[in-house]
Amino acid sequence: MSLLCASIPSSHQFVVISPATTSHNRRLAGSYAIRPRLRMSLDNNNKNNSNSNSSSLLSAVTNLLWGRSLPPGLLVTTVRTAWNSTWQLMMSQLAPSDPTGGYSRPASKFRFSGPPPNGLHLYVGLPCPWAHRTLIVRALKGLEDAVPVSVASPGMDGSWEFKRVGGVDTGQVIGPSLDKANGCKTLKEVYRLRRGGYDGRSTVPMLWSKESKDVICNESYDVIQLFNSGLNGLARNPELDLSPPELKDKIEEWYQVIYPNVNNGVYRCGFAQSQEAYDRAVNELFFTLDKLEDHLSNSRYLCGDTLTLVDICLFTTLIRFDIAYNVLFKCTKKKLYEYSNLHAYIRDIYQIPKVADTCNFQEIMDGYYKILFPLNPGGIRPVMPSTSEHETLYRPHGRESLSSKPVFVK
Ligand SMILES: N[C@@H](CCC(=O)N[C@@H](CS)C(=O)NCC(=O)O)C(=O)O
Repeated sequence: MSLLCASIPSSHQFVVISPATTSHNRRLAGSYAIRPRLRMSLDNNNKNNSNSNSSSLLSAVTNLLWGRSLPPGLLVTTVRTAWNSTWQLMMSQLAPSDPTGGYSRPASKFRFSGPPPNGLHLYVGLPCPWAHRTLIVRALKGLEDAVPVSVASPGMDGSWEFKRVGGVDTGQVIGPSLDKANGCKTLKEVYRLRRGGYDGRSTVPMLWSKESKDVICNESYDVIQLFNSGLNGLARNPELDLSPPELKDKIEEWYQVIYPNVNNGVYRCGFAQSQEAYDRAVNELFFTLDKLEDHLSNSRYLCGDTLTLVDICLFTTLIRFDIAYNVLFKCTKKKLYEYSNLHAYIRDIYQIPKVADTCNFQEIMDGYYKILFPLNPGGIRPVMPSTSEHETLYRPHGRESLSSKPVFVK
């Protein structure tokens, strides 16, 4: 059994087979015997003890095999070999890739079409940029009462769970909540409740119909389009159109640029499984950011002086850039803060009423650094960059002069 094994059932006892000798220099030469005194219970449910358990286990094994310390060369070579194969295995299962090691995102299973059903309920997770899009459009359109939300938190295995009471939705930064529609403990359970069941990827955002007890959609781009124009009878801001007919082609054109290179581009950097795939992704990402920086020097939003859905899609990736992607996904060529127009652009959108309340930076940082185990095995969360703090994002952006159309939000 590998010491790197991530989840060992709590009922299992770990039996250490140790060399009969503990002498420093008689490393692997000794015969092995089971030492009952060294039975250790690895209770992964006991979070307080799991770190100390595994490090004391490691120390005990090291001590028995090599004396007080493992020779550094051997330590590095052994762990590197074990870790590389474990990492490849984890990544191949968690982040599907093409033959060159490039991340290939699975297509969303439930796409929306047809008239919207009644009794809609939205499931989101706050670290997720795709879910964040839906929260912003819902807030701007004033759909909070018409489409209630349940906010899942990432569990230690990376799947979504409902474990916290709370989840304030208006007037304060939104937080994790319990499942308010179905009372489930996990999002997987909710997906399974649908007519016909479901055992595939349980992703957020997910739009559920309480009336038909079914998953209506789990593709963010469809959900934001529905929220923008499909529920105007229920919206407090029906007149706000984030996809006006005259801009639809431009919105689509920009989306074809930002989706592969920026929205999914940061994931293509972070989940690349070869140097070649990473190089390609990171070059395309920064080439596109340079292009956006230039474009936004004389255009308030992507499609001119009107905020549109494609700005929301760009915003939810850029707001996570310096706090997560720059560090964890190795998007290191520049920080977003170094792009003066892009940084002013995100400040501009952040300052639109109700947008800041959808940005929970603590949840975002925990979600990325603590949960994406294969990218950050130690789970240490870096400090929040001051350039991404609320106070900085509230500094004047100076972009009013580029447009005459304020965004009205009731
Ligand atoms: N194309 C989807 C992507 C959604 C997605 O990948 N969500 C991630 C969180 S950022 C998720 O829920 N992953 C859980 C899983 O894959 O099991 C969309 O835009 O809605």
